[in-house]
Amino acid sequence: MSRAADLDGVSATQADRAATAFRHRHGRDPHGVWSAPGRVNLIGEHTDYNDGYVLPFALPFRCAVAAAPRADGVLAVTTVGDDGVPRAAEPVAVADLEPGRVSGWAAFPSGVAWSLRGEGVLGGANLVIAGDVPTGAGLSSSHALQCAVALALLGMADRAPGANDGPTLDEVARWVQRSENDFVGAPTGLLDQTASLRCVAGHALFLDVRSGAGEQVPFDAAAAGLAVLVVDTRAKHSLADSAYGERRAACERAAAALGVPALRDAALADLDRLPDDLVPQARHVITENQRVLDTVALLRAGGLGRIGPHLTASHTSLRDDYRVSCLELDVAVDAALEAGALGARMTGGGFGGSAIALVHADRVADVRAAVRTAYARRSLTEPRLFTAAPAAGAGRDY
Ligand code: GAF
Repeated sequence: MSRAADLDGVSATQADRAATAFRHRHGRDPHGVWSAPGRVNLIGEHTDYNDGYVLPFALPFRCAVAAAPRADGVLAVTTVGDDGVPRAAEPVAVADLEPGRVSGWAAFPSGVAWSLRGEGVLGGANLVIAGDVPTGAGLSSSHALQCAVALALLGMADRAPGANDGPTLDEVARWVQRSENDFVGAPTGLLDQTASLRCVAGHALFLDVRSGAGEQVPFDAAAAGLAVLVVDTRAKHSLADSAYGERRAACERAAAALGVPALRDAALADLDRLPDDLVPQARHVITENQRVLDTVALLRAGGLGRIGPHLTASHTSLRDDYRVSCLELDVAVDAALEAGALGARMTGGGFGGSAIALVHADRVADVRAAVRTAYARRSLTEPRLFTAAPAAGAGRDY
């Protein structure tokens, strides 16, 4: 077995954990191990399903899937928790998979098998999953899982992306999105799958969601004397799922009212043609797309240290116009800014999850302490904080 040269220590550990657990469970080596990362989105929030722009980078946390084909057409999935204890889902024939047939965590890998069945990937498989992407933190742990499963099933069917007859990564992202939308039942866009599949180490991915065109923009905060601090608020409000669908529907209504395919095609001058209740949502999407373009322009010009105001303006817009922030996110952002962060914002869907702050490297400890203190003062659950630099995207480990 050879190991991909670009894997860092963290990912190799998850790949090794998955492979070891596979041997314990199935008594033989896996056919292969594939893994995919979680992400943070630097800027470009709630723009993906409006055909707009996003700028994520991959986190150094991954979900790994050790896999081998089965001749009987059955999908058997086992996950290894942090405690090392394996949990097996009820095996199910791939041919019998339908939306509603599988619930809980197993719906994520099963939905991918269901989606790929529609692309002619029909075989059964034993899958053993291990990962360290924080769950429930808005950092795309479920998409990391889905993308790793997709690559494993495609790889075993000799249809790895980039190989002869293999799909493009964008096609894989859309197949994973179909699994999420139609099998799991979450109406999400393409940001998270595409980030997990297409990001590369040392870069943020500037993605035009409409065209699929992507640019790998160098993002080396450390070289600029800076760091990206991630604050996992450990909050997830019950509104998260329903509000996401409501916001998405409002955007579609706004685009229809303006007679454009998506809010990507709208401008601020169009707002006065909208009913009052749709104006704030549309304004967020229009201004957020522009903030992504402005941020990318700064990064291309070596201005990483000057993107902070765009990050903070994004948060303000998400809080006041799009209304997807919450107390925990606002406290994290405000405390980080008061302690000297150059910019800070919620990242991901909102209503909990994580915030990011761009911080001078020598102020990271102060900002961490300020966020912790602000949380303690309000008796909020203690947040988890870590710094993150862009890591590798999804791929085959062994
Ligand atoms: C969630 C969704 F999954 C993404 O598609 C995206 O809409 C994001 O929220 C908000 O930008 O992560």
